[in-house]
Amino acid sequence: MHIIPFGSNNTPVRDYLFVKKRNQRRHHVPVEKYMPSQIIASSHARPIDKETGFKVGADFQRFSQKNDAFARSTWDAPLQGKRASNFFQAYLMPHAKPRKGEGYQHLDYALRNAAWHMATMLRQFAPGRSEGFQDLYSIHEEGWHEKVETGTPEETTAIVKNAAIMLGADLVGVADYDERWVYDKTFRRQTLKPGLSDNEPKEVPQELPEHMTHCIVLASEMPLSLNRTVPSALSGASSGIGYSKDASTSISLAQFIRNLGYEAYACMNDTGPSIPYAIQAGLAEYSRAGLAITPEFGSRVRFTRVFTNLPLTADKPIEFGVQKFCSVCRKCSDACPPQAIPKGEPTSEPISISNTKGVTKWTTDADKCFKFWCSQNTECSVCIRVCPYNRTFDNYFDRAWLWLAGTRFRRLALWLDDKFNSHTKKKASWWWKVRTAQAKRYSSLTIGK
Ligand code: B12
Ligand code: SF4
Ligand code: SF4
Repeated sequence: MHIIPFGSNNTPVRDYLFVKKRNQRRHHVPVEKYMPSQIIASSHARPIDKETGFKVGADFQRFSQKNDAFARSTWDAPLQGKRASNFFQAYLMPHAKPRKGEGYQHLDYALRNAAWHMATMLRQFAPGRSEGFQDLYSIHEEGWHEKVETGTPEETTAIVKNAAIMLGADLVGVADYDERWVYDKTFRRQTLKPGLSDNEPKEVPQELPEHMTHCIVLASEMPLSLNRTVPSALSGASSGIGYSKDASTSISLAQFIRNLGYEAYACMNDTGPSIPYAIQAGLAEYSRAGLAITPEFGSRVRFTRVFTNLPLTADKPIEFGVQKFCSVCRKCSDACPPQAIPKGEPTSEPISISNTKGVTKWTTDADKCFKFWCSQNTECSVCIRVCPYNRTFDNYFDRAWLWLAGTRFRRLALWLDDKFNSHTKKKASWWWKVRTAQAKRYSSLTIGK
């Protein structure tokens, strides 16, 4: 669909606004234009940083997974405890502890846990591993015995993107392999003795072979209607749907590449931070909320990745005004229940051991965020719900808003968002009622997602 109502120039932003073809080649705008500070020369800087605006200083250290909030909840006193173990257990129905409160009742946990079910089952595929969360997926059949000719890297990239969309991805982009965004060491929770606070965290060597050349980043949209009920156990179903879909898509895409005789490793939350790869792959821009915002779904997406040695061409990073918009907007930091999102400028100071050293960025307080989750016995994503980019972009108003937000009239866009787009919480009972109300015929076309 090519509808171009604004101006006459063929600008990149217009591509996101009016062209709905997902795998269409994206245009590139150099990021130096909008990054306020200079890129610091450091031995950890890479040429791609000029395009993404990343500032990676001399004190940068690759992150070790034992220090992320989930891993720490198994070995580090400030995040350990009964509440944390109850929180994880609640994803298995017998331990769900439904309560009377709106959004935390039996039906809500039943749907949330069902949504997570496929990702949870695949996680347990190989004994002693936690695949998709701490370990790479190993659920693969033998591929083809020799490398198959698939054309030039450009042609092969188009083939792979087409396959990714067909296998379930909502967005796909390709980045060159970058060892900075691969965990130095990974973590294996299963080796810890449960209930002991003085356990040494068990770091395990990174499994991903170093000779990978590319990272294919896939994104799955999380349903808007569920996200509107955040915070609630019901809204956790939107993450579960994203995870279960991501697991299936990435494993299938890795198998496709293996069937062409190349190496491919599907991973989800394991292996390394997804966000810098998503940005380098041209899918998104970084935001104050510490999340990657896409022009198609805002931050309401989950990412998964496939590392491969198949010759591909990397996409270019994109710019559609998010960082400048975040500099005038504080909706996420104002709404975050435990005040975990910064209100100030990006900084290279980590808040705790759960943050990477040496990267200048907005950083979320992982301890505050995770403790809030434990206190309400389910995950949260208020920061996604309240974000002005949390739209469907399937109508003229949203697309016009996206265009405006990327211009110097961003304050007007913020005002319009306040005025016309209600990101207020909807009750879980609203969600159940609307969607179970006598639809004559149940289809995603009639009741939407
Ligand atoms: C651990 C984790 C958490 C922890 C906190 C992170 C931590 N520091 O421990 C907790 C449990 C609190 C959490 C919360 C949430 N998470 Co989380 N989380 C992860 C996970 C599994 C690991 C990230 C990690 O290694 N962090 C440790 C270090 C690297 O943290 P950090 O230095 O503070 O860096 C953060 C960001 O600055 C960015 N980042 C990392 N390196 C670099 C480098 C540069 C240059 C830049 C610009 C950014 C950047 O990514 C990190 C995200 O934690 C990722 C999956 C993955 N493998 O990436 C999902 C992930 C980041 N989470 C995600 C989401 C959606 C959420 C929540 C909304 C919860 C929900 N309902 O889904 C909240 C949002 C909180 C927030 N506003 O940041 C999505 C983000 C999608 C997106 N659109 O960007 C991811 C990618 C999972 C996924 N499958 O898609 N999360
Ligand atoms: S997930 Fe909730 S608690 Fe965590 S940063 Fe977002 S709004 Fe705050
Ligand atoms: S709520 Fe505002 S400040 Fe926060 S990520 Fe969204 S646009 Fe940026």
